[in-house]
Amino acid sequence: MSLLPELYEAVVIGDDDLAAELTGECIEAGLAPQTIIDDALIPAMAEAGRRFETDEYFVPDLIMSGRAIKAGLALLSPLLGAGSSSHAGSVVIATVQGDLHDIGKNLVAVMLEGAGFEVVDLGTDVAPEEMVAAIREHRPQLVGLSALLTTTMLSMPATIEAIEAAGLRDQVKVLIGGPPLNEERAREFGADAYADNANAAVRAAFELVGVK
Ligand code: B12
Repeated sequence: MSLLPELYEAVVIGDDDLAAELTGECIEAGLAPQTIIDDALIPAMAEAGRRFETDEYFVPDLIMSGRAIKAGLALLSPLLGAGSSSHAGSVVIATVQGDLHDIGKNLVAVMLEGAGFEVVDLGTDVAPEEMVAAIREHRPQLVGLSALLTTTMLSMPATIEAIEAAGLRDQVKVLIGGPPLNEERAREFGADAYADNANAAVRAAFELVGVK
């Protein structure tokens, strides 16, 4: 088997040690980090999700696949960042309150860093007031919000309202993402933009901060 299908399989079965080892081998073999992410890690997580939806997998299986994808990403993140000396702007990113999913958000954070943004990652289950405090502390141009659940996506308008109430809304642009979101919901929630994947997130971020 060639390396990418082996890595795909390691993530699907949730073997984090093997995923790290194979990611290392992919890097040594000269595969581009983006290819490793797009052709092995993301499709593997999608397959784990498909198995969850068809009751072949349960929450512990998803947690293991999640750990395996993170083990691979940990090795790839520094390489994605390499070579970007420019400072495109700063971003505070978070998964919103009530939501513990962070794989997609981490991927977006890694790609933004790779594109030259300074990224402050607040993690998961971030309350609106934590985001407000982080904006006061870090003074970013951009806020990124992630939600994976139809219930927790409602923490997005709550967060944007809290930013507004704190008098900070005109100082930041808000970019949102996650499977339950779309352009229409972004408008409805008062965000400035929506992006459906990490590459689109980088393009949207550049546009929002006015970098061509
Ligand atoms: C992995 C996973 C988990 C893991 C999370 C591990 C982790 N550390 O993240 C665990 C096991 C913990 C988990 C728990 C739960 N999960 Co879950 N999970 C998933 C799963 C399989 C994959 C999500 C994922 O990581 N995808 C891969 C990443 C790369 O994709 P992504 O997140 O979409 O991110 C991309 C884009 O959306 C976008 N993006 C994401 N964030 C952002 C942010 C910005 C700013 C931008 C611009 C873009 C952007 O760019 C990313 C990269 O391309 C999905 C199903 C699926 N196929 O999506 C279910 C899913 C999201 N989970 C679901 C459910 C129901 C749950 C639980 C309630 C299960 C339970 N009964 O306990 C809990 C909730 C816990 C909580 N409070 O959050 C449902 C949600 C249903 C819904 N519509 O509300 C899903 C859809 C599965 C299903 N079909 O039932 N889950």
